[in-house]
Amino acid sequence: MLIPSLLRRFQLRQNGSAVPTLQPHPMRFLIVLMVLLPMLLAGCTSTSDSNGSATEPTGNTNDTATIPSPNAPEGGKAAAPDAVDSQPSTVFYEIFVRSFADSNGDGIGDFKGLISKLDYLNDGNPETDSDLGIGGIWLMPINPSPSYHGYDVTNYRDIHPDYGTMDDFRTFLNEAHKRGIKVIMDLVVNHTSKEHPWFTEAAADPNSPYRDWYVWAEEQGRKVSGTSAAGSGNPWHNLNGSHYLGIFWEGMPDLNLDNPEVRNEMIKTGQFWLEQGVDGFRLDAAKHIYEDLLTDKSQETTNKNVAWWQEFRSGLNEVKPDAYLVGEIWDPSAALISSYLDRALDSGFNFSLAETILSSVKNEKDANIPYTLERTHKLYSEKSGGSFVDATFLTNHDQNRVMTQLEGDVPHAKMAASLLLTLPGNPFIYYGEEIGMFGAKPDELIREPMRWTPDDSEGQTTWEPAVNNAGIQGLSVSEQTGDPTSLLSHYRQLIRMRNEIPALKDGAIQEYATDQPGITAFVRLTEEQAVLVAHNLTGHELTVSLDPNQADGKSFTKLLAQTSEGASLSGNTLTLPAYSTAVLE
Ligand SMILES: [Ca+2]
Ligand SMILES: [Ca+2]
Ligand SMILES: [Ca+2]
Repeated sequence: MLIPSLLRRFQLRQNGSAVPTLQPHPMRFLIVLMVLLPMLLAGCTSTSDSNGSATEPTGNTNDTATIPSPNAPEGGKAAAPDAVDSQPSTVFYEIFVRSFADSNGDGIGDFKGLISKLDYLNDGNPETDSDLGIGGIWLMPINPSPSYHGYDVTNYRDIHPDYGTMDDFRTFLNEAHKRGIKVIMDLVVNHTSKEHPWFTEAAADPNSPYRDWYVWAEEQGRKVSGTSAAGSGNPWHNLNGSHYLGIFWEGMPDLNLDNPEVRNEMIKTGQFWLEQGVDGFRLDAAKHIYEDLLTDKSQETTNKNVAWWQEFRSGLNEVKPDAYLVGEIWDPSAALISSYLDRALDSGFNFSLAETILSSVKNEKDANIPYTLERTHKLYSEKSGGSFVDATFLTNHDQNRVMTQLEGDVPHAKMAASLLLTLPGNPFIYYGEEIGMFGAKPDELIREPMRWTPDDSEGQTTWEPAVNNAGIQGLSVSEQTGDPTSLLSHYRQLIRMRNEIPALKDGAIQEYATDQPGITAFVRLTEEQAVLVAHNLTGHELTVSLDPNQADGKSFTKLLAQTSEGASLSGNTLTLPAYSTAVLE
């Protein structure tokens, strides 16, 4: 475990602070651990998916808190009102294989290249701290596809030839697992490629057995009208006088999940990948499987979607009951997301929280995130029987990159990472975010080649020019690796801190109000440990009085860790340097 290595590396000073002793790595200077932790890991359940809204922190959550909770999943536990709903979490890393690392010089990222970079993500050795320390990878689509991004699949049971072979993929899985890294992959159930053999057969012959695998307006009694809820306008596409549904794009015909053969095929596909060793799935467009177009939030439609994901989950359970399922339910409504957590998904991505974190660090103002999360997680806990985990992130492959949204402000990017990596849930880092890559839409430009070195060596991909990220001094892994002030070093510190403090990794959240609008503070707690996390979002030193009446009277008397030297605790007075985070126990 990690604690023995900490014991060797840190020596307690008389005043309770600690200094690195053995060959201090530069990054060590910034995390000052002051008290070693009891090795107490809670193996309990979880809190989860939430929506933090900066302006209406109570909005969706309170609206829905009165909804009677459904039956808890078999084996799940109903959350008692005041129980600590802790849960194990893992830091995930989202990878676009095409842009990550190339092994054979064709400029396209591939699995052999990815394997060569695994040690960058986690070398599997807790004694070293030169790696990022993540514990999970989300692979964007890896199946054969005519598009560069792969979200239009032509074969659900194979690997894109650009990325390698099935053997390469299995080798990658083994190498990841050896390092303690779980791997989940994108699974696109809503639609196929227009070039998928199922669709080409269905399109060529109205009597094809595959005809009913898609949605044809005239044949299924649907009106050729309405607007796509996915934002692409007219969802109906003319083909030889018939109209098929494609809510994202005419090149992506929606599958007809009313057809049991389609549902069975998708369950078998999920089982197939689990049998290869995959640990779970990121489920694309999870709320669009069934939809009545622009009004797709009707309870009836949501119920149909949830019933499908419950069927899918139940099918996967036959192969791997602990498969992790995280859904793209791109919606601000906590009530909507919570529906999917009932015996179906483990997580829904928390899009609202991502927005709130970025606006909070940009404005250098507290945005009531802990208040919102505490209440939202209670709702999710009720809906899921306590068996879920939030899925948090700053941006993903569909959004302008963090550094672009923050206009290149490195301290703000560091604070965004600090918030993300101290909150509950599985945090997902989008590749390149940790070195501050830039990118604004169109989509290709938010998915640019990962920058390994300034001179395009060591596996650099070149499938598209790095318009936003080439030729910028300091914008590469190699340049930031040895620099203790770099964004990359900051990510490494934060992830290490999270991995080493049980309450930070696995705890629930409890709000903690202060009288400083520039400070976001909250308690993270398991049954065994409670820590107070305080973030100074501003560019100047702030002092805050800790109120002994907060957090059910818990007292925090020891400075456990900090991201910048200079934090101090004197009695109830906590002083935080500019743009810094402290963890108290
Ligand atoms: Ca290649
Ligand atoms: Ca390591
Ligand atoms: Ca659909």
